[in-house]
Amino acid sequence: MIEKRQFYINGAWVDPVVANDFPVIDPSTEEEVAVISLGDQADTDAAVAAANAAFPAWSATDPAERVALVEKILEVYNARAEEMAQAMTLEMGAPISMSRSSQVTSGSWHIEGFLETMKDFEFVRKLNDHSPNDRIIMEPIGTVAMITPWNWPMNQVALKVIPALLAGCTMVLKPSEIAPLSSLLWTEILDEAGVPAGVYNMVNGDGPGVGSQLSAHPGIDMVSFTGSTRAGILISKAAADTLKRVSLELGGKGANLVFADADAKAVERGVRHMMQNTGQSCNAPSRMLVQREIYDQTVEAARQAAENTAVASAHEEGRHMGPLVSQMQWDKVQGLIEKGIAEGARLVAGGPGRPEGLNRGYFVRPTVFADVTNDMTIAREEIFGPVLSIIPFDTEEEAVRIANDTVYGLTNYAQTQDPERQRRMAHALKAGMVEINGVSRAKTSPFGGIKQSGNGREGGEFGLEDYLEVKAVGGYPAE
Ligand code: TXE
Repeated sequence: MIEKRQFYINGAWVDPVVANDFPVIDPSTEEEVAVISLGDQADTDAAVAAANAAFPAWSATDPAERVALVEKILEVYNARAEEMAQAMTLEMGAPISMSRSSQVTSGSWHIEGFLETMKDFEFVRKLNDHSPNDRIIMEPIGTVAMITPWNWPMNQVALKVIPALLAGCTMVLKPSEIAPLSSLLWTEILDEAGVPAGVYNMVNGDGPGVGSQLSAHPGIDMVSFTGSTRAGILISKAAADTLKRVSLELGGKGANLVFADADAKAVERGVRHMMQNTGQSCNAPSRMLVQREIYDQTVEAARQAAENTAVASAHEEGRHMGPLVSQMQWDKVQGLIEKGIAEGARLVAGGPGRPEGLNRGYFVRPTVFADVTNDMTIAREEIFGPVLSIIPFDTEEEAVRIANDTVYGLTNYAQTQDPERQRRMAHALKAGMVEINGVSRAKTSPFGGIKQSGNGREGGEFGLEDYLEVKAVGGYPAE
């Protein structure tokens, strides 16, 4: 049993002011494997005070010094990659091979991306060539609260902590209470890399506790949040009285438009992407929109791909799907599968209950529904489980209309070999991101959504600018 009750405040591990134990459950076995403590207002206040006190000195450092620290963090992170993979497998149930190949590397990928961005990032810029005395100075916002979820723990933590450090901000991280072990290790990594006292602080806690205390705190200048739309709304409300900046990366209901001229691998790729991380990704392509001419064969190919998806313990090596993160998510996913059946969708693979032979652990069956209409609950709500909804369409216009008919706008996908249509889809699909034919975006490409999927952008230059204020200066001495 791992005991990790301490928080990291002002460069030291400290006990919580009041002990409040909280169990960490291994999703593969349902066993309690660790205990942490949830923080309270006094812990939040101490962390915010430390970050505020560290801000003047840290924000005045040369960017090269901050780059050197992040390079060191990357070195230590890579050296401790195996520990990190084990921590994530234990806390959120990503299969160990996938933890190593995707969960851990998503963190290092973003660190590398930000280091690349810093190479030609200008903190002091000319406004334009016609105004010799105008300058734009990009200045760190101040102290940032970061509230992160459990589904891609290091991806999300790196996307926030690294640009904030590089921008010259100080910060308090509150990771998901369900998956805190990777963030505790991340904190050890930052400590080992030599982050100055107070610049980075970490307090464990739940949403209604430390999460909302940080959101409302007058000492916090910005909240960066990734998680549910529900919590995003609560955070925005809690932040409103102090008018702090709120950056939100929320849920999604991605459409994957499969046209009759899609490549031969498109359907299998779409199903695999849907089932990755047991469907627990905000950019999951959960609605597969299929052109009528290829509808029957696509449903059959999707059924086969789902049935070929093995399910097993996260601790076993190999390419299989692990459990969902928690009992709560298991109940939610089961409820939505039942609802799909009740509302008349055609179940072609998987369904309610557990896969055969897996009686303990939050395992679910890779599930495919066909003949889904876009007004059904399974097409409207983010399921956050391995459940694919297939919806037929006749024309391109109809496909775009269905894809855009959602409160979300995170990532949409298009599968077509026609370059003209690829271009049309890139423009017509309403989302923060569009990916065509399975080609993923670059390291420094901005990640984020529109509508109820959020507002900020993470990664690369846009992600760095999220942590900077724009100061416009006139009368700056000309060079
Ligand atoms: O997330 P929450 P949950 C979606 C997905 C999933 C659903 C529920 O649909 O089924 O959310 O997951 C903190 N003030 N996503 O309940 O509650 C919380 O402590 C401040 C989408 O686990 O959003 C944790 O640190 N903070 C998603 C973080 O928010 C609050 C990733 C995420 O928890 C808070 C995860 C409050 N009032 C789930 N309430 C994505 N976009 O990738 C909670 N938190």
